[in-house]
Amino acid sequence: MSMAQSPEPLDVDRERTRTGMSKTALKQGFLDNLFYIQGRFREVATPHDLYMAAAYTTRDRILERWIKSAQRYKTNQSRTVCYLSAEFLPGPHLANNLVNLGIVETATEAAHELGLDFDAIIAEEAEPGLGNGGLGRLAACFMDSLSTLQIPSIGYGIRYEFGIFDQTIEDGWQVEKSDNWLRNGNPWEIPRPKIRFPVLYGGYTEQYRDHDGRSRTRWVPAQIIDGVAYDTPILGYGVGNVNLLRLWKAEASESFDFQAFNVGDYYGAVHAKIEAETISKVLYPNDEPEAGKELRLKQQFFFVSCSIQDMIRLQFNTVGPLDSFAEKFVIQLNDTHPSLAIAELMRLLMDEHDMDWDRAWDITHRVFCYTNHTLLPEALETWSVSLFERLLPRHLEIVYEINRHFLDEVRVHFLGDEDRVRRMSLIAEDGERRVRMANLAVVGSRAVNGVAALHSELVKTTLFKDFHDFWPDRFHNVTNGVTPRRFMVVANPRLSRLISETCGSDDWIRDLDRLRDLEAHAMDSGLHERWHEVKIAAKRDLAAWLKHRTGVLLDPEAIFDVQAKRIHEYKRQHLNLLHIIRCYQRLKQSPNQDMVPRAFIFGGKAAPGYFMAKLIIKLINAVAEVINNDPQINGFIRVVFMPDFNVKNGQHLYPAANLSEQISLAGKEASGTGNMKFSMNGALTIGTLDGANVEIREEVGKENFFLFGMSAEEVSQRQREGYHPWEHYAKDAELKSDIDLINSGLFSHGDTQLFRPLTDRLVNQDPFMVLADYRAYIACQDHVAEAYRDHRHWTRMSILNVARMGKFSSDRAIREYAEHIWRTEPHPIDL
Ligand code: HBZ
Repeated sequence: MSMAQSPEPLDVDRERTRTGMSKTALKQGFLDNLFYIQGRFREVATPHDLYMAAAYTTRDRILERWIKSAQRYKTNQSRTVCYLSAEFLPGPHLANNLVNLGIVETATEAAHELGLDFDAIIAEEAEPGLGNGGLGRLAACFMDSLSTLQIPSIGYGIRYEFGIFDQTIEDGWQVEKSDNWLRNGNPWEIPRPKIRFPVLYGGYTEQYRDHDGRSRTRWVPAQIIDGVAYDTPILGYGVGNVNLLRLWKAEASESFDFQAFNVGDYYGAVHAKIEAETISKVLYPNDEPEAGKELRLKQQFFFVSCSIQDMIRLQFNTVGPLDSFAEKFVIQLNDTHPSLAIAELMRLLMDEHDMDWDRAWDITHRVFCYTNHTLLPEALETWSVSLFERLLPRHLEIVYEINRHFLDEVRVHFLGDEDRVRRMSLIAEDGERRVRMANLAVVGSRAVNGVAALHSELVKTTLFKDFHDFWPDRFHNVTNGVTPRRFMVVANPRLSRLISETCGSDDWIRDLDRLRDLEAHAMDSGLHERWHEVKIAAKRDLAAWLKHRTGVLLDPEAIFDVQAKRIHEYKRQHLNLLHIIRCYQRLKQSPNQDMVPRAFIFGGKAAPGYFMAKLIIKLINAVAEVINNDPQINGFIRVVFMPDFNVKNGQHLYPAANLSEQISLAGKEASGTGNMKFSMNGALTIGTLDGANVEIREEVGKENFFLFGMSAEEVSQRQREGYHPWEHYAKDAELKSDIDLINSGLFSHGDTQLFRPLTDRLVNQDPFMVLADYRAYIACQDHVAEAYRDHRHWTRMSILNVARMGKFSSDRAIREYAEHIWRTEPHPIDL
């Protein structure tokens, strides 16, 4: 609501009392929940009790809207978006729900009057870490925007009992601790024990004749387990719409496994129960496919099968016959992880609901859409035919049949091009036969999209070139976005207030293009001063947080130079490290030089089995130890690794950054979304022309972006010509001396071998061309330092970055999906 149009305070008060949103109602609700749910009174309540009471008080206020939405959606004719994702990373719910309900201030005052520390209560919440990184977080941003844009939708996924591991740093190394996020209860979810579906595995198929004499297939499984729904409400910002995040928990199916009990095998029956529950036990902590892990394939089929059965149930409950399924639903596949849904829908329509192949396929290929998130060949999911067949014998038959129909079409279209047929097949036949999940997803979907303009082009011209030749209209781009509710309003209330005051309204929160209104004030020295104060305050907060957790003290006046994302060689944290070592050597050589102070801040998890990524973390900490303790450096540069980077901790980072490191090798990062989060909070970007960086630079203006490095085209040209990293090492004396310093043992207490695997890989292979971009990166960092000296100019650039971030709201992305891909309409629920 714009501030100018706010109703009279008295009206607001009356309205808030009626809806339970008044301060008095919140206080009463809080005390009631503390008493009746936690069984505590104020004097003996633990911080966790207080958090639970606050969460239930907030949830109570969402429930009415939730019921209303569910009732309205039940009767509506508009299409429902089903977002299938193996991962969701929503972040803590409490603060976000208060923002979306519009009661942050009232709740803060209510807490204050009860003598409570509200920030401490909010900090109590455990993070639901049900994802690895960008892909899972994107799903959460999209859920927020779907609700805010009032589009009926359900997010379907897995209720992992253990999410992504908690990261601690011991002796500089990453140590993984299990993430028992449900230990103290989860006030946001509502179990739905009656919404339960059987999921079948293994066994064999057989032919039989139905009563009409038609030949049919029956799947006789070896194992059946149940999926039970757990629902979390996802409230839109400032609207009545509440959508559903429906996560499935695996349970033993009494009817099946407990047959063993009847013949006296009690131990066997209990064992079967434990095995069933393993399926939703833990998230695979790898941001690449798990090669050959049977449990992972079981997880994928588990949530996909429950979700499709749930949609069919909803179809029968609302519109009726399955013929209109593709009118009622659209299913978005978040990467290939849920692409078994294509075969599962075919199976259910044919084997359970009597449809013939053509009718079933017509529905199936009109209902699915697929988003690709990577071009890296090692990240493309395939499953060996033998494992697939053992676990899902009926689905393998269906995949073969889809393939047969599809390849017939390809052969007719490209006469005699058997090479192309081989490349496009759903089955890879070179070596061990494998099912190509990406090909299945493309063939089974009516729309395929990449996640940034450059990435979508590369999808068409490289990864799926053959498919694009065949079906050019199937391919789209939807550049990613992030929700300004979480990443501005929740994470950075100071900046949000300043923006609203400057623009005269908080309309920008639902319409991020309105940030453009800031441009008119970009030269205003009053705003400059306040902008600077807001940034410094966030830097002080972060410095205190890091001091408390790591012992490293940062100077709030220094450039806060931040790289926070999964640790991966293609993201090139080691390029950042080489620059740090360069700064260090320069300072050692001329201690009196006038260098701009910098705080280098890293955050991110490494996949537990990814040795090189773990070695990079160790090197960051090793370099930090030497630099931070070198009296000659005297705090001029500091290096710190933030442990356990996740949504919650990230919220401390984005507001405090001056410089955002987006330095992946061009052509490798599909989009990136951290780049958007930093920029929205007034950090300037140092980056390559990769992923969404390209579009960020277009929007903010090239004069407000620090660009360096090879373009994607230059990268592939260099690779075609033959890339020899050792030539850079031999020719560039500074580069050589930086790498040699790592090998000298300075950062490893004299051990000259510890970091050898990393430095050898750089000098001899360097698959992500760190050495080729080194010189350009150092030069660009020197520009950054010079630019930072001119505070006025820097602040102006920072304001313009924020002002021009409208495009990167996930609201824009969801509008594009709704209009061009899903063809769905908003369905407002009045407040
Ligand atoms: O998806 C990321 C991309 O790397 C990033 O560029 C993009 O911005 C983001 C959203 O589109 N991809 C991932 O985060 N991928 C995974 O986390 C992943 C997890 C399990 C897998 C494979 C990939 O089996």
